[in-house]
Amino acid sequence: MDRYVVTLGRFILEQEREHPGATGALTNLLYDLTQAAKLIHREVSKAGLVDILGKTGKGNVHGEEVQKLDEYAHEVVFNAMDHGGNLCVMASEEEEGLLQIPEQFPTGDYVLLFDPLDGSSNIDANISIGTIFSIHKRCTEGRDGSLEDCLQPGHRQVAAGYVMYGSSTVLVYTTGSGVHGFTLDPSIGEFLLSHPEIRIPEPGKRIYSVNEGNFSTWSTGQQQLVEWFRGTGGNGGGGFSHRYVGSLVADFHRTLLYGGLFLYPADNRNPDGKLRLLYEASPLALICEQAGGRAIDGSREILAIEPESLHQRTPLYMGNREWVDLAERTLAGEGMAVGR
Ligand code: P6P
Repeated sequence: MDRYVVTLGRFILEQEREHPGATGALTNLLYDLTQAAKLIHREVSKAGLVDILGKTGKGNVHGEEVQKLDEYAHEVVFNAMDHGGNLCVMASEEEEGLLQIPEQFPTGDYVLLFDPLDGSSNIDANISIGTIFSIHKRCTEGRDGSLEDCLQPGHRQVAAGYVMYGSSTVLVYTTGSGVHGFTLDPSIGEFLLSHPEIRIPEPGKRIYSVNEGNFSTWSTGQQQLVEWFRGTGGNGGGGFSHRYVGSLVADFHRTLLYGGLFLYPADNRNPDGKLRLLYEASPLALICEQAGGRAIDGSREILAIEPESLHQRTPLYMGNREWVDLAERTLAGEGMAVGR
C-alpha cells in the first residue's frame, strides 16, 4: 500500500510541471514552509510535556499576551524562510513591522505573510491551533521588499494555506489550481496526500459557527441572521447545528470539509471585526473560493479588499455560497430570504 503514497514534495513538483514557466521558486518556498511546519508540529505535540507553555509576559502588537509557542513558531518560520533566496520581505502577526531578509542572504520575487500560531490562546487546553500563510509575487523593484509588496489584495495571492496541529497535523494549500490536503506521517516525517481536490460539500451540513457570546454587541441585521440560523427570529430558518471551537483554523477546516457558514462579525467593540485581513482572512478566503465556497466581509469579497495597513482587521463570513449569500442579503437589510 505504501508504494502508492504521494508525498507533498512529489505533489508540489508535479504541480510545478503543469506550469511550464515555473522557475521552481514557489516550489522551494512551499517546501521550506513544510519544514517549518514539521518543527512546529514537534513542539506543539509535546507542549504539554515540557515547560514551553505559559505566558512570556510580553504582549504582541495587538496587546495580547504571547504564549511561548507563538514566539517559537514565529522564529521557526522566519528562520526556515529567510535564506532560500525566494523572498524579498515577510510580515508576521507577531511583529509590528516588516521582516526584512538578512543582508547575508539573497532575496527573491515573493512575499510571505503569516500568522505563526493562530488560536494560541487555546494551547493549554490542547485545542487545535494553526499556522496560516499567504504568498504574493512582489510588485516593486530592488533588493528588499516594501510595505507596498505586502498590501496587495487577496486575489493576487499566488499561494495560500494553513497547517492545523490537531488530532493529526494537516497541511492544506492552494496555488490557484484547486485545494489539496496532506496529513503528516510523523513516523517518516512526510506530509502525505490525504485530501486531493477538496471541495466544500454542496449542499453542506447545516452548521453555523460564530461566538454567540457576542450577540448583544452585533448590529440588528447580524442579530437577525443568527436568529434565523437558530430558528428563533419568527422568520423561518432553524434546523442548524451550532459549532464553534474558537480557533480559526479548526473552525475553517471543519467548514471546508463539512460545509456550513463560519462568521466573525463586526461588533461594537471591534467595528472592523477581530480577524486580520492579510494573514488570516485573505489566505483562507482564497482556499474557500478555490474549494467552491465564498468569503465576504459582509458586503465585499474578501479577495477584492485593497489593504491599507499590515495588521488591519476585517469582519469575515465564509463557507457555502448559499449561506454567505444569505448573510450578505440580511446584512444589507433585504430581510431573510427563505433558505433551504
Ligand atoms: P473569540 C483566536 O484567538 C482567534 O484569533 C481565532 O483563531 C479565532 O477564530 C478567534 O480569535 C476567536 O475569537 O472572540 O471568539 O474568542
